[in-house]
Amino acid sequence: MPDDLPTPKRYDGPVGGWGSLEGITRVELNAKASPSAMLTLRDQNKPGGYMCSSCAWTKPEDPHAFEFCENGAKATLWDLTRDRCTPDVITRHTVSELRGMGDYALEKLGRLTEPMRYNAATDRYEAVPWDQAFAQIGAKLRELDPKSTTFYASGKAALEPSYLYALFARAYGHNNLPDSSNMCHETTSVGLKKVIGSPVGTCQMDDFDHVDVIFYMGQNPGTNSPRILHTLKSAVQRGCKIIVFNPLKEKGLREFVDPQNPVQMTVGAPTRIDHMYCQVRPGGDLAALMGVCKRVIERDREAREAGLPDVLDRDFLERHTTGFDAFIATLEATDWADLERASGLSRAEMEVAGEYYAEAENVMGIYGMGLTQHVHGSQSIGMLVNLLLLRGNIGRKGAGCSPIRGHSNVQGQRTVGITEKTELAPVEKYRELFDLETPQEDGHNTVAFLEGVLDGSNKGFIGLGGNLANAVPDHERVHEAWREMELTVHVATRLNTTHCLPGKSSWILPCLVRAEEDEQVSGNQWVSIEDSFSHIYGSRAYRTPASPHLKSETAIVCGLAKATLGDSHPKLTWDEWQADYSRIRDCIAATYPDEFHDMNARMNKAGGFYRGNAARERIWKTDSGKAEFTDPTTLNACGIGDAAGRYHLVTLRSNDQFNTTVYGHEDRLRGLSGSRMIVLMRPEDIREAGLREGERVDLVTDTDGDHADEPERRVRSLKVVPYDLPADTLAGYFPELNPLVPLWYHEELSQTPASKGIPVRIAKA
Ligand SMILES: Nc1nc2c(c(=O)[nH]1)N[C@H]1C(S)=C(S)[C@@H](COP(=O)(O)OP(=O)(O)OC[C@H]3O[C@@H](n4cnc5c(=O)[nH]c(N)nc54)[C@H](O)[C@@H]3O)O[C@H]1N2
Ligand SMILES: Nc1nc2c(c(=O)[nH]1)N[C@H]1C(S)=C(S)[C@@H](COP(=O)(O)OP(=O)(O)OC[C@H]3O[C@@H](n4cnc5c(=O)[nH]c(N)nc54)[C@H](O)[C@@H]3O)O[C@H]1N2
Ligand SMILES: [Mo]
Repeated sequence: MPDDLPTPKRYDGPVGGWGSLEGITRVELNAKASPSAMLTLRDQNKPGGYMCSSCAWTKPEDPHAFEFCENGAKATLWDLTRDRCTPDVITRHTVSELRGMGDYALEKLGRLTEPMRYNAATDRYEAVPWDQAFAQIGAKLRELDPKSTTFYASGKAALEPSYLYALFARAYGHNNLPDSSNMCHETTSVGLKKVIGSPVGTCQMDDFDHVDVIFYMGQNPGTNSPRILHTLKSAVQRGCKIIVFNPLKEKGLREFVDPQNPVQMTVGAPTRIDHMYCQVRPGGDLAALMGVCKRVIERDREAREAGLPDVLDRDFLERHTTGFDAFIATLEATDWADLERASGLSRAEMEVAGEYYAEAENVMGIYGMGLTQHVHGSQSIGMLVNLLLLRGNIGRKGAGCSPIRGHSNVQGQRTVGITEKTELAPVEKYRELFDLETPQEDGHNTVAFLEGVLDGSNKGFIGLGGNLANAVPDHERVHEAWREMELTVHVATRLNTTHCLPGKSSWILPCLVRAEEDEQVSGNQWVSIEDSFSHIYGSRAYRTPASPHLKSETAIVCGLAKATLGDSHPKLTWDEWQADYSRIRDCIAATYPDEFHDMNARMNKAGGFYRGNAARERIWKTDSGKAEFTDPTTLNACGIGDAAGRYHLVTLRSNDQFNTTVYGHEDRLRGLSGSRMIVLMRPEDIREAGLREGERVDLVTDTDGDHADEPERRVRSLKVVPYDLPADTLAGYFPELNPLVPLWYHEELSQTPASKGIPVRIAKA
């Protein structure tokens, strides 16, 4: 991996524009995409075409000529590489050698082409026919106690394989069904549900035609969901004000040139996205939003005293909410000085944002990992909802709360039963449709699974996608224990580090990507996905698969299930389902009739179909039956507070990566390139710490209390790079810095690892 000094060269161009085309071309070359791959992109995100496997942003009813973005194109071109990681290539190396190569080099070997089985005697993966692989894995699973195994899913697999995967797990005998959402938006699934009764966002595309102010918190659209920038640009051009909360001045939230717009591409005048940029410190959103609420309440008091109309929507508060008085009492008892300290913002900044809120007819709250990946992340979400509730900004046009989801079908996987929580599983329907009695007790989420790996109680693992051992906290400790498992099985497209940590018996099962045709007995199959707006779309592709030996994720799940369960459940018709996926959709429709009725007919209309959201109709499925105000227990969402010499570290994605898949070493929009082993630091902090730009330092996790005696967590030799950040804040890349995140340092309600506010200190290298 290149590791030269990153030149923080200024990137003066905006997001989008020619820079994004250059970015695509560079990745096309690096990925060695096949010459026709660029043509395939024309079908991306279009009705009748395939849906991008990158992010979960909605696919419009009336798509652009090229309905893809820089990073969606990169994801597809990466999938469509000409490089092949054949058995020859893999068997040339021992698994220990492969493990030493790291994810970047492993993925660059190309697409996996045949199923492989680990041979411990030679420490190599060796090709194995599919039938044998299924039979051997099935036999191994039958030997194990189902409850000692975990079936993980990364959010890419479509609704059809996901529905069957959950069914397979429960028929086999467990609810251990964590997915990538457990490291991501689980804080939303739990925290947003707690306060408005909906685990998903309430906004729809046409709300953006009416919104006046957007609070845009902890999400980086330029890199992670670039197609949203078209929507934000149109809103801004209509007069909408976007108020950003982010410790980093992210380029995508500042200016954007629409690569679909020939005039803008030629003249190059970018659209300014942010109206106001609040550079909060990590976890500072909680206090910042409290300050905004405080100003709104003051404005309301001033208005009443002056005989002007109320600022608060009292009718809405009365009829639809609970907990308002307790929250207001806390707000009034909290000093501005404390809010300034906890947020990193000035009182004036919070007050100005409060004025914008109070004056706007329609307000939306949008957020991402900057809110969810904190110990008190659900309270930050609660505080954003508090603000929205003050003026009835949920459940009407132009307003609402909109989490931006990660993987393209991560929301949908939860919808169709991939969940460790039995209360969310369609237990009755399984009984009715398949005569299936499912296990009663809740299963493992990601953190519980990892605890099971560490203490040896989790003995089997199937990963439907993902590079889990490298994406999780404390990953050095996890790596050691991972190999002690009896069984590890990976359904994957490319080789990664997790595959190179084989359990005692281990297989890699290579699968199709979304842009490849999926030929089964009844022809080329459709699959479907659900986006961040709860719209469901069909997806079908026509590209010849990377290898004739590949199977679809659906076929692999059916193969594993059949081999494991035998004939024990006559109504689980794996062969029929595999032959014709429309029959799986019939089952989905029968399981969730309110949302998925006539799924086969409805999913292919332009814009897909909407599965609805009660909170959008102001029906609150909460414990109280109302929208609930959150009375915070803390002012900063980080789990460990300030101390002398302590910094809070934010882990980030670069513009050249999809999670642990690193496409290259350019973080163009941040002006960084060359190395990922860096730590960003405020110039004043560099001076105060007695450091120099370019110097190498170690970072050490700085825990206290019960955890002070734990073995040291350290990442060595990171280059110090000056960067515009709040005081006492550091930033660097995920997954390189994951060894610093303790497994126990997670969100309080959802157990989402708190990757955005890690307490660390700097040690000389
Ligand atoms: N190209 C590309 N697209 C992707 C992905 C990818 O890796 N590459 N990953 C996909 C997945 S799985 C996910 S979950 C999403 C993730 O997409 P995002 O939600 O955008 O996640 P991150 O890039 O981790 O961080 C988001 C932002 O949070 C800010 N931040 C950090 N701490 C705080 C804080 O305390 N408060 C506030 N307000 N902001 C903070 C960071 O500066 C950063 O700008 O993207 C998806 N899309
Ligand atoms: N410190 C820190 N840690 C984090 C985060 C952070 O912000 N900071 N973010 C967290 C989040 S939000 C997430 S979602 C996780 C995700 O982290 P990862 O597990 O890295 O995410 P994926 O993109 O699901 O996994 C990548 C692998 O999926 C396989 N793959 C790619 N496409 C397909 C496909 O179509 N089918 C199948 N079966 N396999 C495929 C490839 O083999 C590839 O190596 O990381 C989490 N970890
Ligand atoms: Mo994610």
